[in-house]
Amino acid sequence: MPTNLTIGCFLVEWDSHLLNWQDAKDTCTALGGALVQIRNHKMSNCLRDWLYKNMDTYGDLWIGLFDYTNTGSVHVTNYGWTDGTMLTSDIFQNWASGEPNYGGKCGQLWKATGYGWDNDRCDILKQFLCEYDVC
Ligand SMILES: [Ca+2]
Repeated sequence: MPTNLTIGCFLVEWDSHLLNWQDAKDTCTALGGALVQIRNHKMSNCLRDWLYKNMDTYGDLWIGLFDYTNTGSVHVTNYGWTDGTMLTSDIFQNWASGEPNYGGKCGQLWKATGYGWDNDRCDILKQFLCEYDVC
């Protein structure tokens, strides 16, 4: 089973360890990468198709999205990626229906919604996706 794929300039690697969001983020950083940042439709669709094909028996995955206000907010503009890119209206977004809602500050790919984005509690243990810039 392939555990990584390359999309444009980014190698995305699936990590099967179950970690909370912060530990997942730190793991990617220690390896020279970052929790994956989903930048556009192409990257989003490639990841979704790859996950469906290869990750059938696995669940939700942490991504590099979090609530900068630390409030567990419903406002998408309070969310951003770990490199500081905030979700302004011109930035690609793929939230699951009704998300983000109250109760979580960390972003995941929610398998049950076709890997749409969801805010969830940061202390929950999940597998995760790291990315490495290969250009
Ligand atoms: Ca949520």
